[in-house]
Amino acid sequence: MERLPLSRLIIISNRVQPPTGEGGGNQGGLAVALSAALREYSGLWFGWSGETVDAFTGQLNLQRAHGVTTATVDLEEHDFDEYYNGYANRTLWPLFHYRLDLTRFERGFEGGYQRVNERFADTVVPLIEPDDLVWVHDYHLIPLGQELRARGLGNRLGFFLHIPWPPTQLLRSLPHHRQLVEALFAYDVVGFHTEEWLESFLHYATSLMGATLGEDGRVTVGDRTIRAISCPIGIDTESFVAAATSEGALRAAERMRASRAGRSLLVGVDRLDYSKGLPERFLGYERFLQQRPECRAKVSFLQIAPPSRETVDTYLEIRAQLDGLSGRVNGEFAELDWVPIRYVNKGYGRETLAGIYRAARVALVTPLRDGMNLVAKEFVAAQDPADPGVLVLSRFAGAAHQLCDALIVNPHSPDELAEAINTALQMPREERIARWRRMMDNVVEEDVLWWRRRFTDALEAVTAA
Ligand code: ADQ
Repeated sequence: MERLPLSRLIIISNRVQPPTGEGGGNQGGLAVALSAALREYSGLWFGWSGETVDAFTGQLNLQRAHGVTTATVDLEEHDFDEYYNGYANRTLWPLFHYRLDLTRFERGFEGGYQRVNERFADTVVPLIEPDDLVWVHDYHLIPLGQELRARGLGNRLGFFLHIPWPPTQLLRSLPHHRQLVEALFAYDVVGFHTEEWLESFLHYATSLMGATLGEDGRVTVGDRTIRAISCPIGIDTESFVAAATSEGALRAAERMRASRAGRSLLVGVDRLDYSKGLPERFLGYERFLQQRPECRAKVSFLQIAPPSRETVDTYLEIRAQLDGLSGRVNGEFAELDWVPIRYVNKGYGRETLAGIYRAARVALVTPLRDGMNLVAKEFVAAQDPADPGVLVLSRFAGAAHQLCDALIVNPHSPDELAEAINTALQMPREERIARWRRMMDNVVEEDVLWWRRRFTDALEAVTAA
């Protein structure tokens, strides 16, 4: 029997993006997953409105849309520069994705990060009732739990990290790294996508903080004990399967069929981000075309990559790099009636995306590092069970721990990518079905509701302990 949750759930994340339906464009993975979780569990989603004002007021904007109540607050321009563009996206994001070369360490960023976390705490505290479960999301808000505790909040507090947790030696290059990790000990439950990220966190806690480990993921430092768990996020599988056979999806699939003129479609769908391994993917595809001249006019590669974080310089650089690379590959191999790479900088609605996935013979999901990667799971969910496509998946995506029946590749190696593309294109239908079936079982079993329950069950168990 369905168990009704007794407590309310307060979700706090940097951005609040309730579902917008078809045509909603490029919602991130986090937004898609949390909207689905909140539809089942009553409560509230709090975060930044995405707007800036001259002076911070803490004025709340409350709304109810598509079954989800949201409360948002505006920030100041320098908050945006230092907290969001600064510490979150120029310091923590690259560092946690193992890109020390792109990581910027600036004191102003750190100050802005702390200030915004305090502002979030001041604004959200009055909305929280004593029995509420509070679930904070992602690297933008690591210190928030500590700030909520400082304001007297005794609630059960959880934190989930959507990106990888870096190895200890990398994290040590962050000024005040210990302060950041200590802040996690204000929560009761801390979740990571995979055992790998969890182990890196435990390594830091035990080797640099003298933490002791107990049963069920208990980690004690001084007088604080938290539970650190692995909790891989899933997708809203049921609705994605439905989206894949919707009118909108069929229309999109039909358009793809017409445009590829009998060729096998390879597809990539990613936010335009250097962690997603797009230049490496283009090079792998180029290698495939070089090595297999007989395949040249038999494939068509569609890369969809809507721009993100366009006010951060490294994102403009990746965009320019990809424009150059796709131009080079197309210049080298294109024929009168064939363009090897179609590279589209646009977001699409879920049904259209699902239709594109379903029309594809191969998906290239090859990030250099990714907390999970929901596109891999969406691709699996969208397939026709009788004639499924093949997933080529980076071993450095969290999803590779669950989708072991994908063709697992090292995204840094153009030869390995070229080989995997060829294997995927040649794969007999029975093998495609067998691999897809096993992956689909996981995508169905460990969906977004499973993920939410696994986390909130751990959080609810805190008082019972
Ligand atoms: P992201 O880095 O945003 O998420 P991902 O997990 O792949 O990455 O999610 C992307 C989402 O955006 C997917 O739902 C996808 O359908 C959608 N999307 C991508 N391109 C799109 C397009 N052109 N049009 C429309 N929609 C598009 C972060 C972490 C991940 C982690 C998630 C969830 O970086 O590792 O899986 O959070 O925890």
